[in-house]
Amino acid sequence: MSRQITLALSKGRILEATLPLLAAAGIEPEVDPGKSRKLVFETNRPGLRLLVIRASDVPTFVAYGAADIGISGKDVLIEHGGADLYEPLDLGIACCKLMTAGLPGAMDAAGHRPLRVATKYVETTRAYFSRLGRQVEIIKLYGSMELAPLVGLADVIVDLVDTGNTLRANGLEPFEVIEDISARLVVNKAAQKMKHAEIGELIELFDPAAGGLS
Ligand code: PRT
Ligand code: MG
Repeated sequence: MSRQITLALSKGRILEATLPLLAAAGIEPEVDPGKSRKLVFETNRPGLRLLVIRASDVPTFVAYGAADIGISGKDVLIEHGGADLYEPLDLGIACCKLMTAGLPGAMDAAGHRPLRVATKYVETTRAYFSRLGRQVEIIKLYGSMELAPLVGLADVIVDLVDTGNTLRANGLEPFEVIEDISARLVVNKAAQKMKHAEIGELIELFDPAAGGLS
């Protein structure tokens, strides 16, 4: 008899990219999670249920074992730390780049004072500039990072860039790539041992290289 598996999904843009993967794997939620206000969904696959939660909460649910596996953006995983999770699979969806950006020349505009950087990725940003040996003052924001350089809140931002349209629309330029980002499958370490067979089957279903998806 197979054990209950809980899969945590990131709501929002990763969910939109995940639902086709679920469908291709033959997994059908009881109702469309993109349209429902429910948080827990049974599926047609016996023993498999879905949680639909905030993207930034997925690593926490999986690390504590409240979910056995999850789908999370690499940006969120890096910021979380990730050492308490297995990351067996790059799903190749919701791709973008984590970058520094700002008004032209902004990287040099600070002169001798520390560069002011606005971001929601505080830990990732601290580690990045520390690797560069550059002094920074980090300003934590929860959204609309692109606004910060325009109103003098920060010299530069660290944010996700896909097409670059948002930067361009605000007169900003992309500078350096910090990380290539995509959504990843993550697994709770205890569940990987205790529910090895069930989790292995799911990983294979989601793995294009294993022939689960075309
Ligand atoms: O609600 P919560 O704060 O937890 O998360 P959220 O509102 O950031 O969630 P959501 O639904 O936006 O999904 C975010 C996740 O999607 C990220 O963690 C990434 O893993 C992934 N992703 C992929 C992106 C993008 N691409 C992306 N382009 N998330 C955000 N963007 C934004 C970016 O921040 C910028 O504002 O899109 C804008 C840039 O896009 P372009 O095409 O104009 O360059
Ligand atoms: Mg949001």
